[in-house]
Amino acid sequence: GETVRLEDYRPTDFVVHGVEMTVELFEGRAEIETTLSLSRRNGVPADAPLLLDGDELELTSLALDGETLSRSYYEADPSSLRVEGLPASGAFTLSIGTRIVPETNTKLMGLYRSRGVWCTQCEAEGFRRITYFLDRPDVLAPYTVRVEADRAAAPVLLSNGNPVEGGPLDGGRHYALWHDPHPKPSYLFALVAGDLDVLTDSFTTASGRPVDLAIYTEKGLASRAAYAMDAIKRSMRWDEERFGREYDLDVFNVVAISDFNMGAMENKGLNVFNHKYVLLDSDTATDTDYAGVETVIAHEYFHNWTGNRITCRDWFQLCLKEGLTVYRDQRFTADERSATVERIGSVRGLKAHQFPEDQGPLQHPVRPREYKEINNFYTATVYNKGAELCRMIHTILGADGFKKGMDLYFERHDGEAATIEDFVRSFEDATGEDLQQFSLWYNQAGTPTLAVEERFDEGAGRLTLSLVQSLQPGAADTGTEPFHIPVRFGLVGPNGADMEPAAVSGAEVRGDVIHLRKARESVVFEGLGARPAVSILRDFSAPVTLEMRQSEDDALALSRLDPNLFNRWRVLTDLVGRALTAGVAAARRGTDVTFDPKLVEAILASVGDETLEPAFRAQILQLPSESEIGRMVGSDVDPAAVHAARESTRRRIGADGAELFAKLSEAGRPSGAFSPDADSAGRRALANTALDLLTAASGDLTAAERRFRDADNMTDRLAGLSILVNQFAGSAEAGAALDAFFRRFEDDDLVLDKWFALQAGVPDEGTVERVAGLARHPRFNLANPNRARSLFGSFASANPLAFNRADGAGQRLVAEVLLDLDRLNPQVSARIATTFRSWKTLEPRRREKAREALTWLAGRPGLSTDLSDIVERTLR
Ligand code: HT7
Ligand code: ZN
Repeated sequence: GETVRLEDYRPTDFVVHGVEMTVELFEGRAEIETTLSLSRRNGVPADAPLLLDGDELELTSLALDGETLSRSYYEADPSSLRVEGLPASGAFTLSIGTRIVPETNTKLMGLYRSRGVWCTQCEAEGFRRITYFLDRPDVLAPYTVRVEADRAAAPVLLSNGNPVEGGPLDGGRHYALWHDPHPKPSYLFALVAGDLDVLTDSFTTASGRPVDLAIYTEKGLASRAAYAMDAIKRSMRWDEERFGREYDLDVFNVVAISDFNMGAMENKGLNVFNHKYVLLDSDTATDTDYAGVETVIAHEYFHNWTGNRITCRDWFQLCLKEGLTVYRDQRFTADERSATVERIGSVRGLKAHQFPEDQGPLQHPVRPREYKEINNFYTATVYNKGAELCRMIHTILGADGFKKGMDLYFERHDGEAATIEDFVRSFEDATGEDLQQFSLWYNQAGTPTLAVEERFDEGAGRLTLSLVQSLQPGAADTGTEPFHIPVRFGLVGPNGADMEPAAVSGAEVRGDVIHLRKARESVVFEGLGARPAVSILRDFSAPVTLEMRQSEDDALALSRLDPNLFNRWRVLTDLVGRALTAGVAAARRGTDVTFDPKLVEAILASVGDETLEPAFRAQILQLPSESEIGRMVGSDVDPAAVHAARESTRRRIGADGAELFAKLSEAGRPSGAFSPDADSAGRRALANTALDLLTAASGDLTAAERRFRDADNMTDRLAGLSILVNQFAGSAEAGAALDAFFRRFEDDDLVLDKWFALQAGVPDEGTVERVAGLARHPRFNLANPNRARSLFGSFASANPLAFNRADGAGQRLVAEVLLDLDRLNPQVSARIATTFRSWKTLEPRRREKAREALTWLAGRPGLSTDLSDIVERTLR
């Protein structure tokens, strides 16, 4: 494949003023007629041809201003259409006929069929699989779309924008006409047709515009969309209240689809979702699923302004819509649920997914400079680190400045395809702040280290903090200049209140934020009556690796007293992390894994503190995953030692906290009918985490079995099952529970995905063979992305012990499956392949096995550009 470079950007030669489409759907084929209103851009030579993108297309007709074009004027192949002799000036129309076969489209990009339903996915470059087009995000036009299909096969016919008219046609067919007045790029085009059920509702915007809301599902499932519908209405209200953004069409439609490459898609007025992020009820979905639906619904809805009304000039600017929209959905979750718990979850996710990406072979800046396959850049770096950059802008400017900047951005760029420079300039112009150094965050890849040292002069009451930032050159090789790092902090006094120094000098400090701009700077705080405990990087105010040799006493004091609850969690997590890495070293030496009793005591004190919310206490109890511990160890990682150290720590905490956990595991659970609200979910999380640790220490499975058997909701049922299956792998009880679960939910694909994923995650070397066996299970289906991810994605990402088994069988199994999957769906195979990204940190034997598996895969003929791009960069 060819490399696309940011520096090569230039506007198109032709401007598209409008798009009119007729899409005729038949069994086995679709016929599409697209009429483009075009004109040559000023200054473009009169003989310049029009070059349109295609992908696996068949051209059936071509006409200029209604007249069939002679063959001598154009050249067409499946991936391009070149037209010569077009008018030198003025407007003209080009009508293009194409034929495609949705039934054989297993890539699930463009127009395909899922369970008989016709649906589209056009981001990033799927529209060119429907018709020839200038398929790039800076080509904006209003669309009018007529959909025709058999009325029985597809009573529901949807596209973007507002419905205009519809009615019967001959031969049992019918049509619907849709018009989207908002100019949009082709990646936001959507069409859905099928025999669907619907849940409807309505919303009135702040200015009084009535909006019809509808969620379409496969037959019989509309009642499971109730929570998603509620989340839509809450998102609409929130965007009005927090960002002043109203909805702008008469209808807002959402469709839930079984076969879908990612989470969801924000097509204008017609969001298409992976059904996993729409369909819920207490019997089949966990609290985590409820939270996921709320987040994804909000995310896609928020794209209506950040992504759709203002879109990206080119795909290098992807974080302009994705980072900002993730930031907005995080703020929404913080407001709807708990700000502290939201922040802990986001930071955990960032460290689990973005940090390893930023520190490994797939490293790239938040705004990449080049790509071979854009599908491979929908990454944690673009999305989650991109969101962190928005959060830092907020931290630097304050809530008021941030709001002024956002308002100016919307005002200036509404209806445009914008760049990161446009975004940053809006904040600069609205506030007068210089964000040029800050902009390095978009262009320099890697996680900087922030080292902080403190010195206290007792006699003078003076505290000196020295801060040093450094950045190692990484795979992307994008420079190591110092960043502008906003470091939020507090000086916590002996009574737990933040102390106010009489004077501050050194690096710039505004309010509770230190603005670190140089490689090394100091801040001096004068007039402190006592030595404070330094609470640094509050709320994780910058995506850095913090190195602070804080005394254990100070850290433990902060875990009890810090007014910033996020940092209470953070100090404990850092201490646990340090203990676990020491434990891994001990396990490798074959010596006992020990754990500081004072640390266990502090953990138990926080977990037992009833003034704190249960979800927060559950977070404190949730140890870092084995992958995360591997990342902390950093090199020469032995996953077996990681597993041993983590298990031994769990048993230790479980034993020391047995009394508390026994109480929390039962009495802490919400009573009465199931409710998915955040507080009830937090109580269940705490109770089930307590049960997990208690069982790890006691080795007695009866309570877990009871939780599984007596559960009246999926959260508790799956918690009980997961304890049985993970801690008692291979036992008769675990086997019986898995069978009972399967029988009960056999007809429910979303629950079966959990059944596959759970077994793929069992930390046991024999899981390799069991996963290979499950791939032959009658309900396994490699062509369904959720199913492929639930078995192989979970195995490779959540089971480092088995995936990296010393004989290489785990990695080899995944490599072989990736090859099969690649022939069906390159986007999904490439995504799962990223689970190899940390192979270079493994101990030598396993590293060699990983290299063999990757090298074998790289050498197979006919790999997609998606997969070969990932495999080659991972090996490099
Ligand atoms: N903007 C969307 C990203 C996307 C996607 C979604 C579904 C299938 C393929 C896709 N390629 C890119 C999702 C989002 O960020 O909201
Ligand atoms: Zn998005």
